[in-house]
Amino acid sequence: MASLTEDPDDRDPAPFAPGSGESFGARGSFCGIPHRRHDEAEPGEVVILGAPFDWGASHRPGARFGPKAIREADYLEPDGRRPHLTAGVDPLTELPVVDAGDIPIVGGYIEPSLENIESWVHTVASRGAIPLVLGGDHTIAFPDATGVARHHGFGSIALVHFDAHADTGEDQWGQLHGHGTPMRRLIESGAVPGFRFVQIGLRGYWPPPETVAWMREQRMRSYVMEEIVERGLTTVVDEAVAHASGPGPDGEPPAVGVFLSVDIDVVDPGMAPGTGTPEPGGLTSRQLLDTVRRLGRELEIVGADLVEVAPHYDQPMDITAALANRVVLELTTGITERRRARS
Ligand SMILES: [Mn+2]
Repeated sequence: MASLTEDPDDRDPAPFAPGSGESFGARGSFCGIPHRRHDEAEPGEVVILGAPFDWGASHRPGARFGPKAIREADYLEPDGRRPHLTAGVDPLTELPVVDAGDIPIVGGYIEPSLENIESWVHTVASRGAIPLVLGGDHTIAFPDATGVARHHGFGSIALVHFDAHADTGEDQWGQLHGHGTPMRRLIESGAVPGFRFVQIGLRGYWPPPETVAWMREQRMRSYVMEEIVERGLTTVVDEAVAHASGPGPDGEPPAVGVFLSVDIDVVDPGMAPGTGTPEPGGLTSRQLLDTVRRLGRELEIVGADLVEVAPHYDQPMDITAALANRVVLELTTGITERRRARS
């Protein structure tokens, strides 16, 4: 063990440098993939960024430990390889996927943390790579999608949003930022217009009717669970793909790309209990995995985040973190399949 007074420069370097001031980072990268500085991302790569931020949680905190849990929730070797059993591709080596560690979060200070997130995400996008942010609570969708929109142009990207909740609150206890408000902030700022939104999986008892009326005015397309059950998920996703890649209602040109925001609470808490605001009656794990892979294949994904994994509620046996780990792999598998089909 190193002495307290030993010169730190004499110590062995850490095996994985998270790059974070306030680190809740994992000891290893996602599935053992190579580490890459976020400002050295290469065009076409998918760059994983941890955002250990949960100061926007309205109920149960703990998503600051999500990036660590998602990176470590895996029983396979951390060898940087994950050949998909049926797709015939290995997304990690083919895209490739690299891990830039955790974005510096300023504990307890929401706005400086969100500024850092937007800056890192924008840097990755501006290098021609695809940022994939592991949250963190859903507050981070605002800087995540804003950072991508700053590169591609405000108003020019679509957003497909999986969630039990619309996250379109006007405010959270009088404040602008929280995990119930990011989608409203994105529409208000112009980063993502309401008509370019598709939401999938909404249910329960929030938001209130006046917020739903505002969403309708913005021409958001929101699929509630009742509609998904009645019409079938395949039909709904057919429409979602057409909506996200088609022209706007007043003849606006199609979006140049799609930001995918996955709140793990879209899945039923029976299969994904490790989350801040569990709402019964959601999608199955299988449905989410198949759908994110399909969206990776059928849409031009320019950025993504995966939020609200809170590992301290994740019983039994890290099942939610394991699902989130596989959501990353299925999405990147779909993106790889799309690239192969086009080359
Ligand atoms: Mn959410």
